[in-house]
This record gives sequence, structure tokens and C-alpha cells, in this order.
Amino acid sequence: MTVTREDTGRRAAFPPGFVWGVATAAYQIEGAAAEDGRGPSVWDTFSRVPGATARGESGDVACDHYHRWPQDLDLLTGLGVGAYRFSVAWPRVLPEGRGRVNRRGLDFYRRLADALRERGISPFVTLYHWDLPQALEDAGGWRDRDTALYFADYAALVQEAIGHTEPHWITLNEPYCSSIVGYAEGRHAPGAREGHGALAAAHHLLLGHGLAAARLRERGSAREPIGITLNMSPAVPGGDGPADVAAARRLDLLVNRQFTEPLLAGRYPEDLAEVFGPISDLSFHRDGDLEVISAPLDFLGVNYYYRLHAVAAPYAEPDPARRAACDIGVRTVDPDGARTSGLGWVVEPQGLRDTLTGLAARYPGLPPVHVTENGYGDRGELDDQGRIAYLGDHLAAAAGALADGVDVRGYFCWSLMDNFEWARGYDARFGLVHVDYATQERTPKASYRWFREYIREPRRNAVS
Ligand code: IFM
Repeated sequence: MTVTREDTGRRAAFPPGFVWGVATAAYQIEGAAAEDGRGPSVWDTFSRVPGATARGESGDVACDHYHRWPQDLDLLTGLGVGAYRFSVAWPRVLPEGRGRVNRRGLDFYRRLADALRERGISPFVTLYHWDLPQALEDAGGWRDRDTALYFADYAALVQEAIGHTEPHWITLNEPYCSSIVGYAEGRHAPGAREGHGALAAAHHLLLGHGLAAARLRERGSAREPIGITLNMSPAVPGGDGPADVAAARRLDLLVNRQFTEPLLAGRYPEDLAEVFGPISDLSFHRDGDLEVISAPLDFLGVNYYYRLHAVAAPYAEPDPARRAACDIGVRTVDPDGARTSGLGWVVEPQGLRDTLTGLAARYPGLPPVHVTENGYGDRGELDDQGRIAYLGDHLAAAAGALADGVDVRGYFCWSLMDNFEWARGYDARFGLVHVDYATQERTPKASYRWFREYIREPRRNAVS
């Protein structure tokens, strides 16, 4: 069945009660990096490493949301969203990651969550969007099992402070990035290029999710749904031969199944040892971990941006024992004539529908799904027709998945406003609202107005 933007890509294609929202993350918008007792995170450290981020940029000031949040909440109200996904900065509430609590940090998030509720906007709270307290990284970071235990303590602390606002809890954002991109590719904090360490990080992030989810469930009310957000990128062969098919399968393992199999099926992927055996004995897997990790979720968050087209390639490191975990004999290619975003990312809306229907097919009993991120990057045009086309086509794809029977409950556009795009710095912009970083002036783009119209409830005819 082909679903076009015209036939299902309208508000009417989504059921009553569908959640419409926008998303942000603490380090990307807050700024105030050294204020009110916040401790340093791995991103504060990493962004100071020469060459680590474009133009040496950091989240020191970002969108200054820490001071301007009431104005940013006005933008949410003006947009008409029913939900706002933001993240809590672990080092703002626990400057050393554990032990000493920074009440001023907790107060900030309490004020924010209370104000959202007062405006009739549901908080979707991500507990970890990559800003590990530096003190914990110094002690081993996510390579170390204890970090998962500290994460659960931190989650319980945040729940005490804002659980009364009945948020949806998202334990982790994109553990693929915080493990493989951070500990294997080194493109993100903490900038490591490791084999075993990155795989241990991936596992300990999942364990941290499971431990935190159990604590939240133990102490929270039934009105605080608990989930996790994964970045899903279908890996498809970029060529015809069996070697490319095998390459796509390895990439699917690295990016997707490494996380979905333990979480949603309570098992490790069948090819995990085959692909990663040369760099790790996987000794960080302990008895009982899978039960913790696979405890039922109230929802799954899916972030979708693009598909990956994989072809077989030589390993970068000939000695298997010295390979980084991302060195799996795969190269990605862009399909000929591909449509691309303003940042050159391949645009394939069908990949969102395939992701959602593929999850439902592979995992019977899949929990309800929220698309917790989807968005378009460019250099900051105010008349951002490329973003409008991207969002419209991906909403049609989400509607297509609904038509296929997938229980999709919500859609969050990334992002409310332009922000610090990690290693790419401020030049790459994903916002519905433009931010002038020199003045901090916010200007809604054409896509802001378009999204507002798109999600608006159909008006009732006042004359009966
Ligand atoms: O900006 C990021 C976000 O932090 C995580 N998901 C992808 C976005 C765009 O790259």
C-alpha cells in the first residue's frame, strides 16, 4: 500500500489523543554550564579538545534556555503542542554524578515541569541525553558497571523532584550514540576509540536503563509511563552481492539489534559473538542482566532520521584484536540520485514506516511507540520549505505505519529551536524556531507555522 502525503499526511490520519510534541536536550540548549552548582560533563571536557567540535564550539551558552525558559515555553504554547520532550542534565543535579545533591539544579527542573503542566503540556523527561558527569567518566564511565547503578540512583532522585508532574520517563536517549559513537568512533564525548570498552558501555547503558526503570516503577505512580528512546536506522544492502547483504546485517547488529534484542526480546543477538568475538570476551554480560534489561516497557521511543546503505569494505585495522567496535568491515554509501537534507543527509521517509512496521513484526507484544525525534537539518533558512516537505513526508510515513496496524501514539519533531548540534556545532540547525546566537533572539520559521496548522485539532462548526 502506498501512502502519499496527500492522502494520509494530514492531522485527520492520526487518532484522537495522538500526542504531538517537540524535543530538545539539556546540553544542546541550556547553557549556564558553570552556574548554580552544575558540575562538568563529558561534553564540557570533550568540546575543549582541539578539533573535537566544529570551530571549537561548546554548549557553554547554547540557547541560554536556563535563563530564558519561560520565553521558550511561550513558543511551545504558541505552537499548540500537547507534549514537550526535554532532558535533565545529570551533572546539574549531581555535580559529581553521585553523592552530593545540587538542590538548585533539581529546582530548575521542578519549575520547568510544573510550568509545563500549568500550561497543559505533558512533560516527556529524558534522564540521559549523553551528558555523563565528568567525575564518573574519570572513574571509567559507561565501561564500568557501577555507572549503571549510579544512574538508577540519579533517576530516583529526579523522580522525587518532578514525579508529581506525572511525566513520561525516557531513561536513555540513543544508547548507540553514547556507546558506539562515544567509545568506538570517538566522534562524540568522551572521544574514545575502543573495542571491548564500547561494547561494555552499550551493555551497561542498557543495564542502567533496566535498573532505573525498576526504581522509577517501584516509587512512581501508574501515571508515569516508562520507556527508552533508540535511534533506529534500517540497514539495507547498498549493493547486490552477498557480501553487501552480510555487511548490512553486521551494521544492523551494531546500530539496531544490539539494543532491541536485549530490550524487547530478552536475548543477545545471535551474531553478537561472531561479529564482536575478536575484540571482546563479552565478560561484562552477567547472569540476570537480561531480565533487568527486558522488563516490560510502557512505550518505546524511536528516533528516525535516515536509512543506512551498507557495502562490504576492508577492515580499518587488520589485527582483529585491535579493532574499534565500529570497525566491522562496512562502509555506507548514498544511493544514486538520493534526495538529501540541507546537511546532505539522505532523506527516505519510507525508512520510518519500515522501521515501525519492522519492529512490530520482529517483536510480538511490542509496546506502544512514540516517534520521539524526527527532523531536518539545514543551515538556518527562515523560509524552510525543505523542512516542511521532510516533516510532511515523514508524518505520512508514520500515518502509513498506523494504517499497517502499528500502535504509534505520538510524534515529536526535533527540534523546538536551533541548538548545539554536538560535534557539528551551531552551524547545523534543526529548529522550528531560528536562534540568533549573538542576540539569543528567537524567530519562528515557516515550519513552525506549518507544524502548528498541521497538528491543530479540526475546528468544530459553531453553528449547529
Ligand atoms: O541533535 C541530535 C539529538 O541530540 C539526538 N538525535 C539526533 C539529533 C540530530 O542529529
